[in-house]
Amino acid sequence: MITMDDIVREGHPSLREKTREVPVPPSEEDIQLLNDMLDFIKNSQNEEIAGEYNLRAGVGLAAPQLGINKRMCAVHFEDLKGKLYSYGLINPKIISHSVEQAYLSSGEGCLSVDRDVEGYVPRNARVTVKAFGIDGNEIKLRLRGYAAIVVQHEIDHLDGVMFYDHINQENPFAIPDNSKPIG
Ligand code: K2U
Ligand code: NI
Repeated sequence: MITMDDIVREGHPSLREKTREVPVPPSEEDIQLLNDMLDFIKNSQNEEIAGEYNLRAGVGLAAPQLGINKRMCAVHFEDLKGKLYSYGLINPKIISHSVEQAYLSSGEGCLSVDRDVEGYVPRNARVTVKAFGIDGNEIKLRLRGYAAIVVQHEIDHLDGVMFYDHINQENPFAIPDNSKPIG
């Protein structure tokens, strides 16, 4: 079972590495890892389990956050309309995106960052993502709104990018050009 002790924090080199693609179809080991990552996210959202194991609530997790250099991440959350997104993503790639940008009006956080970093994080408002699922089949996701934000946060981790890299350092709450707030 993955716990917070397994999640590396800022300063760990793994968070700044570009990850290597994973062989497809995935090995038993990689399937197990992705399922463990999904279980962590679900556990972190379960008040009883999160309380018992002191888990910080999360909606996504990327392999580099476990110190593992593999191009894999997992997401489990409902969007603002209650649609469930629950995926293990292998070798995800943004194959197209909108010019329009979007940002969470609440800003972002990160399970690997033990501090509040204020400011708007501009991201693509809409993305099309190609990946392989845990079953090894190809997935194509057309995402917008909160789902687009979460998946881009996780794919950033696979490229060694942290959410605060996108924040305007001069004016963290500057409204990004051609952007809209989410939430
Ligand atoms: O990658 C991670 O560190 C998991 C993040 C993902 C994330 C943060 C902000 C915006 C989009 C995705 C954690 O989920 S941070 C904690 C959290 C929990 C519930 C909702 C939003 C953020
Ligand atoms: Ni993060």
